[in-house]
Parts: sequence; structure tokens; C-alpha cells
Amino acid sequence: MASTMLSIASATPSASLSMHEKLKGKVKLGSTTNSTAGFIKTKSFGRVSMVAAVNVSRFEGVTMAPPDPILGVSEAFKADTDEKKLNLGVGAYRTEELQPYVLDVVKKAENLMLERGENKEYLPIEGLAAFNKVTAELLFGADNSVLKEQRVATVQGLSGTGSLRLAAALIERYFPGAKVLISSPTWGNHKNIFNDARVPWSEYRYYDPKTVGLDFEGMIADIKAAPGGSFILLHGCAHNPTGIDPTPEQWEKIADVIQEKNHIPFFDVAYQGFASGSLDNDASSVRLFATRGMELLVAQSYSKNLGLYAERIGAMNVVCSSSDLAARCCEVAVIQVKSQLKRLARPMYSNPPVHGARIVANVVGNPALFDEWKAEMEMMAGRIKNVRQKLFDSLSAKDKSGKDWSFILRQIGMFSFTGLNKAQSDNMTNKWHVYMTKDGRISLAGLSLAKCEYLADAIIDSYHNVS
Ligand code: PLA
Repeated sequence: MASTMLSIASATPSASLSMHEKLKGKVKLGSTTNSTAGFIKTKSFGRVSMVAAVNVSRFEGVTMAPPDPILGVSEAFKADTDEKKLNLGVGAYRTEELQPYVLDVVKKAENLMLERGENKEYLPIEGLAAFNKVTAELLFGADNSVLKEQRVATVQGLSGTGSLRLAAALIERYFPGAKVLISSPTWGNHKNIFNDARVPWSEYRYYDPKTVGLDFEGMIADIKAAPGGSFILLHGCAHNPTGIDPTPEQWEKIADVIQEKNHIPFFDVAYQGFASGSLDNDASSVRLFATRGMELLVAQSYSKNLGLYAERIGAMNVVCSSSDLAARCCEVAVIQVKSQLKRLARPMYSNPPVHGARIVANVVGNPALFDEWKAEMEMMAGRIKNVRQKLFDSLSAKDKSGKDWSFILRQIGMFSFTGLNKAQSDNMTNKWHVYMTKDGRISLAGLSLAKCEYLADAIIDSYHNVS
């Protein structure tokens, strides 16, 4: 703890004692004094010098922040010494042995990078050009007219979160007062991101606990009711935390309403390839909106699909208007938007990190590695599907109450939204050492086939014995 230091010189030591009594901290008397905090050194010349350290920090008014509802779970997990413990909190892929997994294609790309002896110079503010090119192609499809017509401003971001935060800053600066509508529920950090960027937000209905499915009517009604020109935040695929995505027909209707109301769709694509195992299928929602010529924002992340969690690699894409008449204006808009994204990025983090960008550029830009990646992603998505099935089978076999657990099979992506409430989720952790978020979400990517039975026991106990 830092200390406030007070130095008092006086003719006699006793003269200062009344002062001493008033001070809570340490008092040193002597001819040479080194402070405990190390920043005050006094020497006396015949006089008595006294240095008083008062243990009051200027940071004392900074209150304790609550642990993060997702990443805080990993911290609690680490502190648990029980060998049965299971971390189903954060959405991070694990092998059947519950070990972190570095994709083979990532290792191969890194070897190529080493062989080339690439340097560590700063990237431009907008990121690595080769990355920006392939990331937009992966998202929209290389032959999409939005790319051919150069209607997309793409900048490399600090993974999904950083890209969302950059877009939030753009909204705050250029669309003052505009609201962002987020799904209820959503990934918890969405609210933090818009709060920190001072962008007002409200929620649209999404999850219906009665059907354990999509509240499509509610969603449409709330998007319709939002002030025209709002930003509508949509999960491109594998909705977090519910695992419930609209059907292709429902996506069409969502696009209709957004178009009617002149809203701006804002996609968060954090799981491309992880929902279905196919990169193209998982981008179909975004492509549907882009094909309609709509203006949209899309944040991308490579944390999950390439397992590059700690490399912080992702992108922000802004698609500008398509009308032929507006072609010239659009070209200008793309350049302007990009220039402003750069201007926002510069004082926040200056320029993005290069390592992950090079990995993505190498994997996506190299046909052989790209095919290998797709196979590895199918393997990861496949393992999650197997675990999902086994969990459902275990629950159905063990639970004699007749409860229908089939909603688990209808959910997709990394997560299952179990419907367990906070008290039940607490029981999962406190009694069973199963770490999960308090909204009842479990990450199936952190589950092994071998642990499904144990997890089923924990869920059944928590569901039936805790109210
Ligand atoms: N968007 C959604 C919907 C996410 O679920 C996540 C990650 C991100 C963006 C951001 O990820 P990135 O910054 O690493 O690209 N959600 C995780 C991790 C997997 C987290 O909370 O940060 C989750 O457990 O929900």
C-alpha cells in the first residue's frame, strides 16, 4: 500500500509527539530516514527530523469491482482443489482430455512465419492488409457484390470484443443518441461495451422460457417498436447464451422489419464455423442482409474457430449502401468510415497485434491450410455435438421425473442454456464443483464424454432439489 508521508522538522523530538498521536501511521525518529514507501529520504543536521507515514491511499475511494460473470468463473475454478471439478464457464474449446487445443493449422502457419523470419514492425492502424482482405472474404464470400463493389470498410480489431468496442465508439461519435437494441438475454459483455462507450441500449425479447425457444413474435414486435434508425445487434450464429438461432425464414422476416424501420443491423459473429461446422452456413444470416444491399456492421472473432483466444484477432466490417445512384457516395463513405475507425483506434491502442493476423492470413489465404482448417473445425464442432447428445442421453436415462430434456439437442454452438436458475447454478458449483455462469449457461466445449454422466447427476440434483 502506498503511504502519505509527512515530514516534520523540529528542535526537540517531544515537540512533535502530540502530532504523532494524531497520526495513524508509522513515525520514524532519527538523523537519517528512509521512508517505507521509499520516496522520502530526510537527513537532519543537528535537528531532529521526523517522517510520518500515514497509511491512507489516494486509491482508497476506488471501490471493489465485482468479479466478471464469465471470466471470474475461471478464476474461481482455478482456486478449487477438488479433483472432480469441471469448468463449463468460459466458452473455450477443450479436447476429450479437457486440455486446451492448439489447432494443427495454427502450428503450421506459425512454422511458415518462423521460416520466413518476419519482422515485428508496427502494423498500420487498420491492421494487416492481407488479413483484412481474407477476413472480409471469409465473412461475405469472395464473390459477394459488397466486396466486388468495394462497399466494405474493414479494419483489424482486438478480437470480437475490441471490434465491437470500436464500432460502439463510432456509433457514439457519429450517431449521437442512437440506441442499440440487444437481445434478452445476450452475451453479458455487450452491455458493458455499450455502457463504457456511452451508447444507450435497450433489449428486445429473444428467449421464451416456456418453449425454451425463440420468442419470434416478441422479437419482431420490439424491433418494430424501436425508434427508426436504431442499431439492432444480432448474433450471426450460435446465439450466446441460448444456443437458439432464427430459422432462414425467420431471418428473412427480421431483415424485412429492419429494412422497413430503416434500422442498421449490427452483427456479432464470434462463432463462424462453430455452429454448424460450416463457415459458409454460419455466415448465411450476414450474407442474406448484405445481398439485400443493406448497410450493416459486422464484428468478427477468431478466438473460437481458430482457437486464437489470446492472440486477440478479429475485425470490424462496415458495409455501406448499394444503390447504383449512390455508388460514388458509397465509395466516399467507405473511405470516410475507415478513416474514422482508424482515428478512433489510434488513441485507444494505436495499432493491432500482428501475430494472430498473420496466422489467419496464412490459413485462410493458403488453399491447403484452409481445407485442413475446415476439417479441424468440423472435428471440434463434431465433438461438441457428440457431447451434447451424450448429455441429453444421460439426462433422459437418469431423470425419472419425465422432464423433457430435448431442448438441449435443439440448441447449437458451444453452449447449452440449461434453464437452471441462480440458486440451482450455485448448487452446481458449491456441491458438485461444476463451474458455470449464473444464468444457467454451460459450455459444452469444456465437457468430455467421460464427464457427461457426472454432469447429468449434478443437473438433475440441482433442478429437482433446489428451488
Ligand atoms: N461476442 C460473443 C457473442 C461472444 O460470446 C464472445 C466471447 C465475444 C463476442 C468475444 O470474444 P473475443 O473477444 O475473444 O473475440 N464469449 C466467451 C468469452 C467465449 C468471453 O466472455 O469473453 C464466453 O464465454 O461467452
